[in-house]
Amino acid sequence: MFQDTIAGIATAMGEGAISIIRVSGKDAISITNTLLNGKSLTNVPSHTINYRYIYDPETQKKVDETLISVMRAPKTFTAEDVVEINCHGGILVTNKILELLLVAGARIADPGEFTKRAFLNGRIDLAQAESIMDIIHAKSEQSLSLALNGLDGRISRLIKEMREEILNIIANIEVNIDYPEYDDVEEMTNELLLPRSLNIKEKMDKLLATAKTGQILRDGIKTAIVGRPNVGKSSLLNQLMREEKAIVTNIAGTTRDTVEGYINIGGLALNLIDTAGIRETTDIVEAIGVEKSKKILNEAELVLLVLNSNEMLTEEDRNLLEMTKDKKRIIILNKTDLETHIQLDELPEHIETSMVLEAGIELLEDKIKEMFEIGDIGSSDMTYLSNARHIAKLKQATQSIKDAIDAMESGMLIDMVEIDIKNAWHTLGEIIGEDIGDALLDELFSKFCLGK
Ligand SMILES: Nc1nc2c(ncn2[C@@H]2O[C@H](COP(=O)(O)OP(=O)(O)OP(=O)(O)O)[C@@H](O)[C@H]2O)c(=O)[nH]1
Ligand SMILES: [Mg+2]
Repeated sequence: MFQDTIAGIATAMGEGAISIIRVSGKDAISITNTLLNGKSLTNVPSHTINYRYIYDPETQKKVDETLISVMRAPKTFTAEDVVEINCHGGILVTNKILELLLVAGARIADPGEFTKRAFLNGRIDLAQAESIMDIIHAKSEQSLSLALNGLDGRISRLIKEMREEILNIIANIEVNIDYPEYDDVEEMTNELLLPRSLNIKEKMDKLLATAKTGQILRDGIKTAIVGRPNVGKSSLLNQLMREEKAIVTNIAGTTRDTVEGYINIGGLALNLIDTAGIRETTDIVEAIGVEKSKKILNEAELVLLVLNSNEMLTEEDRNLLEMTKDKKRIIILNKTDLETHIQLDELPEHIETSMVLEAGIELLEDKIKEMFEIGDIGSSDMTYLSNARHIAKLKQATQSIKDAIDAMESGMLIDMVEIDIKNAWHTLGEIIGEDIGDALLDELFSKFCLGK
C-alpha cells in the first residue's frame, strides 16, 4: 500500500479536444475535492463520471469546465482510488490543473508509475504490464494482437505452468532421501526426474521457437534497401511508402545517411531502411554513409538488392550479390523502362521494376508476403513470445534445464542437478515479475509514457 498519491497527464501533450489528468492513491478524491469549490466528490458512487468546474483554491477563479471519473479501489487500473479529470485539451489548462493537484498534495508521477502500481498492487504481473507498453507501441494489426495476448495473461499462464512443473521436480528431489518407491537416487533420477525435465525442456523449446516470428510480428521485418549509387533505392523506398520520404536526384551519392520508414504489407510490418549507395569513395561524409550501409546490410532480416538493368553489372554489383547470397534477399532489377544492358544470364531469380512506370511494386509486395508466410495470428490460439526481455530470460532458463539434464545424464550428484533446476525456476519467475529487483523494475517502467 502506497502512502503518497500520484498525478500525471495521461494524454499526449498538444492541443486536442480533451486532455485527461489521472490521479491515483488513497487521497485521490480528497485532493481533487480541494479544487471543486465545495462540490465534493466524496459521496458520488464509484465508477461514475461527474460534471464539475475546477477552481484555483487560492484565487477562487474558475480554471475549466470538466468531467471527472471517480473510480474507487480495488477495481481500478492501479487497484487504488483513481480520479480522472477530463478537461479541455489545451496545453496551458491541462498543466494548470496538474499544477493545482500538486499544490494540493499529489506528487508528480514518474513515467510508467501508474502501471507500476498496478503491478506492485498485484493487479497484473510484469509480463502483462509490459504488454501494455507493447499495445501503445504496436505498429501493425498483428503486433497489436500479440500485445493483447500478453495482456490477457497468455504468456504469464504458460510461464506459471512451467514453473509449477519445475517446482514439482524440485519437490521430488527434496524428498528423495526417504522416497519409498525407489531403491536409490539413480533410479529416481532415471525414472522420474529425467523424463520430467525432458518434458519441460521440450515445452520451453517450443515456446522459444515462436520467438523469431513473434519478434518479426512485433517490431517489423528489418528490411535494408541496398545497391550501388543511383540505381533507384530511394525511389523504391518512396514507392513502397507511397510518400516522398527520401530525396531522389540523378546525382550518384544522393542518400548519405539512412532513411527509415514503416510500411504494412497485408498486416506484416516492415521497417524499411534506405541506405547510401555502396561504392569506393573519397568523400568523407559519403564514406561514413557507405560503412553504415554495410552494417545495416549485415543486421537486416531481409535485403532488397537493387540493380540497374540499363547498365552492365559492375564489380560493386557482383560484390553485393556475393555479400547477400546467404541472406533472405530479393534482387530487384530496376529501370526496366530503359534499354536492357545488364547480363540477364548471370542473374539469379529477380523481380523487374520501373519506378518511372510504377511497375513491379505489387509483385515485390507479394514476394515479401510469400517469404514471410505468417498466418492470421489474431485468430490462432498459438502463443508467440515477442518481448526481447522475455525471450532472453526463457533462453537462460532453458539453458539451466539443459545443464540439469546433462548433469543427470552424466551421473552428477543430485544436489548439483537441483541448483540448475532452481535457477531455471527463478529465471522464469523474472519474466512475470517474481524475484525481480527494484533497480530492474525502475528501469522497465521508466520506458513507459508519462501518465501511463
Ligand atoms: N528511367 C528510370 N529512372 C529511374 C528509375 N528509378 C529511379 N530512377 C532515377 O534514377 C535516379 C536515381 O534514383 P535514386 O532513387 O535517387 O537512386 P539511389 O539508388 O537512391 O541513389 P543514391 O542515393 O545516390 O545511392 C533518379 O534520377 C531517379 O529518377 C526507373 O525505374 N527508371
Ligand atoms: Mg538514395
